[in-house]
Amino acid sequence: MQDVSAHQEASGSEAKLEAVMQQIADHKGCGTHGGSGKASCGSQAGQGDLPTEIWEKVKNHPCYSEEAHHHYARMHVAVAPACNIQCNYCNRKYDCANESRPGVVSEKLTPEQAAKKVLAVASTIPQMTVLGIAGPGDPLANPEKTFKTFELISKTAPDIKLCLSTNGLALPDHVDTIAGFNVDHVTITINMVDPEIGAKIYPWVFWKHKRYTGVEAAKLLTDRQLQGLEMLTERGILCKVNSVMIPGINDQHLVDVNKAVKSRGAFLHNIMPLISSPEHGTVFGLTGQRGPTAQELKALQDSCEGEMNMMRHCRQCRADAVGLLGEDRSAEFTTDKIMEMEVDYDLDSRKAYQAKVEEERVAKVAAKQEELASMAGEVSDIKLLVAVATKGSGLINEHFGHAKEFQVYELSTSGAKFVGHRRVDLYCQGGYGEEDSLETIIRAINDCHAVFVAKIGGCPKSDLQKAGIDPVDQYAHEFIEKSAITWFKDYLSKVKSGETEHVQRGDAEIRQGALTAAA
Ligand code: CLF
Ligand code: SF4
Repeated sequence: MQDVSAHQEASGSEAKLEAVMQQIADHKGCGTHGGSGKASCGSQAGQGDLPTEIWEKVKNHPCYSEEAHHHYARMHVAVAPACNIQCNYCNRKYDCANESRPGVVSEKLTPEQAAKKVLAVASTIPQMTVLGIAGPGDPLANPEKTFKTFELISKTAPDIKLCLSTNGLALPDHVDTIAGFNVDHVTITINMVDPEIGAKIYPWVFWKHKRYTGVEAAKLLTDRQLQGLEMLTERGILCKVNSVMIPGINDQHLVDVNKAVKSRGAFLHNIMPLISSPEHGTVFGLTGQRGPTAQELKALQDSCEGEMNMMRHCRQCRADAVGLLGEDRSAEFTTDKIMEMEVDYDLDSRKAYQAKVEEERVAKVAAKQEELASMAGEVSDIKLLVAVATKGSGLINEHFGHAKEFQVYELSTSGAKFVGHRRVDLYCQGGYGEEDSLETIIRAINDCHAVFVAKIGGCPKSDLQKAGIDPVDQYAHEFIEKSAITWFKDYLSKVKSGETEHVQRGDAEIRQGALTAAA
């Protein structure tokens, strides 16, 4: 009964939904410059063609804007332990794998501890703009704890955006409460819209005191997910859809999922790789179900990009993640530490800091545009990938040996486009280079022609060169995109003169292990 009335309500406000969807459809990607399709959202600092109300919501959300993720941080509080479904890529010993890497365990908090933690982090990290609840189970299978946390935080830290990630089963029951707390961003994990495929991913769901299995369970889940998505978008709440790419099960089907969620007003689609190491003890891990390679993942993301904004900078965070997406500062904010911390939540100094960040963003975009203009008239079909070591702010500012991940940009005569990232084992361990790590790093960026770093030692430099990857340290502490375009212009001229022969690179590996604070 409840479902039927919710559907009726949805159709009654069809005009409003259509208006929101039209705005999203009209928006040709936040950062495209006359390019085709839709780029990773928000890849320029300016508002571009985004309607003002959407721009205000995404401009400092590190997940909803690729460009913002270089500058702004998020934090999660692990207040939601229970879950109402079972995914074959999940082991309940760990955090919810819909927004976390399997194998990561977070420290669970009460709503009161969570509120204290948010103030402690906000007073230490002024660029922390978003508080998300993403587990360790499903936030909406724990509605009291989730909403109590939102209530406390909206009173004590009103400038922080509230964000939520759910499997969607309970979503239609909570949409009004979500809207009531001014939650502007909701993520739903949707891995299928075909229950036959869903039955291969979900062994059961638990709804209204009853356990459902097989196709019946998957049908219930997909209906509730899509209903929840429609209800959110008709209320103007920005929705991101996460999908786990499982080769041989839903990889091709995710194109249909992309169309289904776009037609219901989703703003952003985040296709993530399945991580299925046997040691995580998940069904897929134990049955040998593999995850996608880097090229398979990129090809699927590229094929969906013409339809809607694609997120490519997701880090599959832990349920207690803190910091920029590419860093993990959760170890600085354990319960013991935050209880002892002096909290000085100063809204004015947070605003002043963020105003500086905005100046930095504008300078970065101006530098990129200027460099891009100097490439006008250049004609070439060459497209290639480069890896970048960065600590944030859009700069090449990380030492090769200290990089825990590399960001990957695709270079062409259209410019430099962020297309992903690769987690790696740290090369420099206790002051020494680790040969085993170097091999895994080379495998992780094997599809790249060059790696941009702030500094690199002689040994890894020569091994990278032998592997056909050019180590580039001449742009240390300069802007990433501007430097990459400069390097690419030089590369094209060397290819034209015959000094360099352009060759295609091979595939690369996506690391399967979990990233922990110490890794
Ligand atoms: Fe957290 Fe998720 Fe909100 Fe972001 S994460 S609840 S939307 S604030 Fe972001 Fe992390 Fe990827 Fe999630 S990088 S796992 S997409
Ligand atoms: Fe695990 Fe998250 Fe799936 Fe629940 S929704 S089974 S916690 S991955």
